[in-house]
Amino acid sequence: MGRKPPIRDIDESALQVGEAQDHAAGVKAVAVSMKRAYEQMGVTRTALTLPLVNQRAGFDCPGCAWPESEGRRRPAEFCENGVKAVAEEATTRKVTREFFARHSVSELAERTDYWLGQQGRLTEPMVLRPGADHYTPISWEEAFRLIADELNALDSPDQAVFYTSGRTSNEAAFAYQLFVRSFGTNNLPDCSNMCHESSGAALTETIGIGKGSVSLEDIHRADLIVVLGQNPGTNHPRMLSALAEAKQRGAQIISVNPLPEAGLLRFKDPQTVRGVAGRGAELTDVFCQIRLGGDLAFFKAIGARLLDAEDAAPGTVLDREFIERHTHDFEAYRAQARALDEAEIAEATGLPSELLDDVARRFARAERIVLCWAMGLTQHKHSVPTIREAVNVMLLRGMIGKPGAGLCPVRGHSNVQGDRTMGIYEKMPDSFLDALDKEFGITTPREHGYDTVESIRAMSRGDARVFIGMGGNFARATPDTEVTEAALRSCSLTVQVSTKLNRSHVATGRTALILPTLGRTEVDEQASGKQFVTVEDSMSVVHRSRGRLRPASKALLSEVSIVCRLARATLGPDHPVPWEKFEADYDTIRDSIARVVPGCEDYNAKVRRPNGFVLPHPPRDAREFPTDTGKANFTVNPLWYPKVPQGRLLLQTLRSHDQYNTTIYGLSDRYRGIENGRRVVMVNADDLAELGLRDGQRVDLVSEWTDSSGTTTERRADDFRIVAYPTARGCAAAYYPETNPLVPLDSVADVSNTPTSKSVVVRLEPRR
Ligand SMILES: Nc1nc2c(c(=O)[nH]1)N[C@H]1C(S)=C(S)[C@@H](COP(=O)(O)OP(=O)(O)OC[C@H]3O[C@@H](n4cnc5c(=O)[nH]c(N)nc54)[C@H](O)[C@@H]3O)O[C@H]1N2
Ligand SMILES: Nc1nc2c(c(=O)[nH]1)N[C@H]1C(S)=C(S)[C@@H](COP(=O)(O)OP(=O)(O)OC[C@H]3O[C@@H](n4cnc5c(=O)[nH]c(N)nc54)[C@H](O)[C@@H]3O)O[C@H]1N2
Ligand SMILES: [Mo]
Repeated sequence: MGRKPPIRDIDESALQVGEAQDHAAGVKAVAVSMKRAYEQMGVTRTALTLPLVNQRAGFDCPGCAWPESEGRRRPAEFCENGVKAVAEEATTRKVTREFFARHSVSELAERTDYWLGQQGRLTEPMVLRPGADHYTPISWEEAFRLIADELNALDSPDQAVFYTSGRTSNEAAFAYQLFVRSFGTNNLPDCSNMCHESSGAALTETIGIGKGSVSLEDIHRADLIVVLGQNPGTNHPRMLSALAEAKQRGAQIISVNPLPEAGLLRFKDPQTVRGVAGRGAELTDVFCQIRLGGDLAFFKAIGARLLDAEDAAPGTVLDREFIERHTHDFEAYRAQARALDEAEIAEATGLPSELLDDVARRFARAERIVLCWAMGLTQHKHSVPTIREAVNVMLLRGMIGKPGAGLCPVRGHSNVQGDRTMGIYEKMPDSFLDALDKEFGITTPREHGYDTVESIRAMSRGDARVFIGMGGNFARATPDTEVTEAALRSCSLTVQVSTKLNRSHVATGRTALILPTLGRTEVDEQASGKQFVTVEDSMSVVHRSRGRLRPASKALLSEVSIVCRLARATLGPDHPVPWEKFEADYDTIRDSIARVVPGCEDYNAKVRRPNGFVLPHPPRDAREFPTDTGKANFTVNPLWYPKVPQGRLLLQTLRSHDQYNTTIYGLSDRYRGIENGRRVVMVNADDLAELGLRDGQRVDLVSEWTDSSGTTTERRADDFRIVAYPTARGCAAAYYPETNPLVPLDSVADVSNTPTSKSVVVRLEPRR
């Protein structure tokens, strides 16, 4: 097997468009994943690695945050895209100092994210000195000294920002936020700001906690599961097994999506005989092909119909007892809920009212409803009110805090939820900060820090001058690529703690550092011996993860080591936090977590249980709602949906089947029939006809954005091939991150400040 990285970059002229599929997984998925594993890791390492994914003795899959089953685990508790995620990290390809001597930064800046990522694992610390065009090696010690000097020379700690992606372990995250707050700032933006922030904001306000209220068992026991704005066949493939199980027990599934996503329609479980040989299971009972941003109207329509049905047959639809005992402001909700203009609902959703009637009847009849959602609900201007309306509908029927029912925001990165629990948040409550101060005898700042969008603005203004990224790819994951890269370039220092090469290593400050780190799959050995770390999944289950592979290079440090050494270099040897002990033995970090983080008492013992432990969740556990009213809050949200001017389309930016966020695994979006290229824009054939465009034509995408002062600006992403695709009318879809230059920095969700990656007004300009 050749394990050489591809020498050639993407050649978009090789793009092929074939038939989209109507089902996900099946044997093809197994074949594809094995091929990728062999290419990246070779046969022996593949045989060693894959059996350890998501097993109790092994490591947490870095793919997604979907939980593992509690009881019997299948021998292969992974999926095609989990294998790709593991192969990408456990690859035997390497980026060495010779690589950086060969390739200048300006040359690397011409490469795609795909080519950069495919070069392999980073192996030693590298520095880009002011004015230089090549990274050169630097010792760890000198690297920490350089960062510490730069940080300590700032006029204020608030001139530095400390980003976190969602793979960072609980131990590293806890130590990192402790370092940042000891240094003196709450500037802790994270990938969650671009991801489920809208869910967290809406849920905290309405039910008192920003996390989902279901367990895996609840999904299995639900009798109605509604999946909105999510493509689990690609992004959470193990969720399909849970849906299939619920289905077998008689559950119905409603999918709400502008795209007919393969996995949601039909699923062939490669781990069952039927999945290999048979036609697989029909998953979706009702498909609502909604317009982008139509979900607020959707929930309003369902809510109004439930109230009508209750009036027609009192005592049969609403959960009166729940509403009276556990909720606040029902009357205010009811008073406005039925003043709906059905024509407007039809315009917003694109759905016929008979279909909404049918869906409402299913909502009215079901005894145990679970709502699942992801980025299709969170990345719009009106995402927070949309999720509040989803909560309203669930409250009407008393669907929180009972078995088989609840709210399920499906998280992205494998430990993004845990990082928040550990304090990676620019607005952590004072109670948490007080506990930190008490534990360590320090004084942490109380003023809120910058989130992701605010960090970019602060760098642009010159108010932030040092950027440190704990994982992730800030330059590519954020909106408005040109603006963001200019912001990073205006810094005096940018530092990336990374496993693989990415765009953020070439969009740099005056000085730049690459600090290579261990991945999940690798052995982490410290002074007290081999360490494990802990993570939290989408359903608040906390458990251990232990890597078994030999690290990609001897020079790698763990994220915990990097944080602890940087803290000592910056804060001096007399700082009250025992950084050296923390690094030597992660149990000591966990002892502090136990005393600081609510719900983590006795942490070291609880994480050593075979299945770990579940964090408390008052609404789920006891129908207690820690909101400002002490009850679950109904809310009143004006009907809003994106209005698109004549001749324009509403563009969503989404993931192909062959990428992990900004990491491009390969060029096969198999379920959508798109192969060997990525610069495509999917448009409904009727819209194409109306716009005078055709399938196969090449166009530039131009986004049009009118800000609050009424000024319109344009942004461009050039040369995309049109693909006629059965998406909802008026909507278009193209891949992220190629389309990030089109998303304006100031176009954000109300309340959560999340970039509106799923609603960008664009026009398609034919290329000459
Ligand atoms: N293999 C793989 N797994 C991943 C990731 C990955 O990149 N690759 N990323 C991880 C991360 S960080 C995350 S956050 C998750 C992302 O998981 P998803 O949210 O599934 O990811 P997207 O590709 O953004 O898909 C958005 C889906 O929502 C639909 N949608 C878009 N707008 C709307 C809308 O207005 N209304 C409705 N009802 N639907 C809409 C789209 O058609 C699409 O099906 O996956 C995680 N898992
Ligand atoms: N237009 C548009 N933009 C989006 C989205 C969208 O749907 N559309 N989605 C948003 C969402 S949901 C998210 S979560 C963000 C993702 O934003 P990020 O989390 O910032 O991006 P990733 O692409 O996941 O980061 C990949 C990099 O992480 C590093 N890495 C991988 N594993 C490890 C590890 O174990 N440790 C360390 N230190 N580094 C590691 C590698 O160097 C790799 O290059 O993007 C957001 N941006
Ligand atoms: Mo995400």
